[in-house]
Amino acid sequence: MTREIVVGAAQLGPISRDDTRAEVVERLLTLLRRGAEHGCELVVFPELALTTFFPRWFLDEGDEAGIAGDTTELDSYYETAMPNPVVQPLFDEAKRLKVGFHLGYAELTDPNDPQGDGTQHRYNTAILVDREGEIVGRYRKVHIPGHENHEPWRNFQHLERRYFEESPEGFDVHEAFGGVFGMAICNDRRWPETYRVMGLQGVEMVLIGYNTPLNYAPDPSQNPLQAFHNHLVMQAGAYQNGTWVVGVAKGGIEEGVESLAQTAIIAPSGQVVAQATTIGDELVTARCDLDMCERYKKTLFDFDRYRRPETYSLITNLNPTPGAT
Ligand code: CDT
Repeated sequence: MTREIVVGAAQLGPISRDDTRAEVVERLLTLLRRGAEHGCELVVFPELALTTFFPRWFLDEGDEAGIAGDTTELDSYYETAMPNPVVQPLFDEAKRLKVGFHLGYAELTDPNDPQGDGTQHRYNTAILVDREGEIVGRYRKVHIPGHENHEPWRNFQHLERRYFEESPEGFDVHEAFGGVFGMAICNDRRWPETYRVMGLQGVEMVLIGYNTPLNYAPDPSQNPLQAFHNHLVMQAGAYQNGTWVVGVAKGGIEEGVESLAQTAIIAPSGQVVAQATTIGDELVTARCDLDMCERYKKTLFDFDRYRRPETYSLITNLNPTPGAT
């Protein structure tokens, strides 16, 4: 008996600054229901799927020391609880349809959270929700790209490093949907360590939402390569770790900024098995056999047999012993 899961990659088109959360949730519900019609058990939404990609604007009156002054608009893009009343219909519908989902959003933590450290944090976060509408995994983005301070020379900002902290939590995996699931967010997908840390925990499907502007101001020569690099890194991550990868875009022209679409479902062979053809709201699906991972994990990428971590000390030891490479 195979362990197959039908997965829907729910690409979003642009979300404007004026769109309300309720309007966005209606779009997500439409895609979730479309997923149910296609037999999906899991529907994957992109990074920051409830709002426009607000790091493109300098929104607060702080200085190089950080966020300060009037943060009313900035704060309005974050969720202070999950679920919350506006997003609750998505959880309810997931439970009714028996379709789980993955959702990215901006998280403003509660300083009074008994499980917290007593201070407030801003994270770029994603959750995994099972077919009963229960949160079974949470991931906070580790690799935060862009810049910390207002850089007026750019056509638009990429202030993720101002508005989000780097998560210290790393890459956990979660037993769900009959398999081992992991999550990463956008820029994380470019780093081999992202996949490998989860690969070492036996991950079978990595869910990745992204917002990737087509215009990279620090080096515009990379602009025509955005689509190539997107699939390059996710296909390599899948193959080298014997895992499925589901990469889901918020694409199209959002508030004047053009972003990559190219949502894709990638097999452990590294092959793209489903790909979006538009730059707007679109669901693409694939029947994914989780047992296919074993073919790679037990052969070419049998980590226990073939990896040589003792020769990788530069990346495996934070404090290498003197003389070691
Ligand atoms: N959202 C996100 O992480 N985007 C980055 C853009 C990098 S350019 C500052 C990405 O890696 O796609």
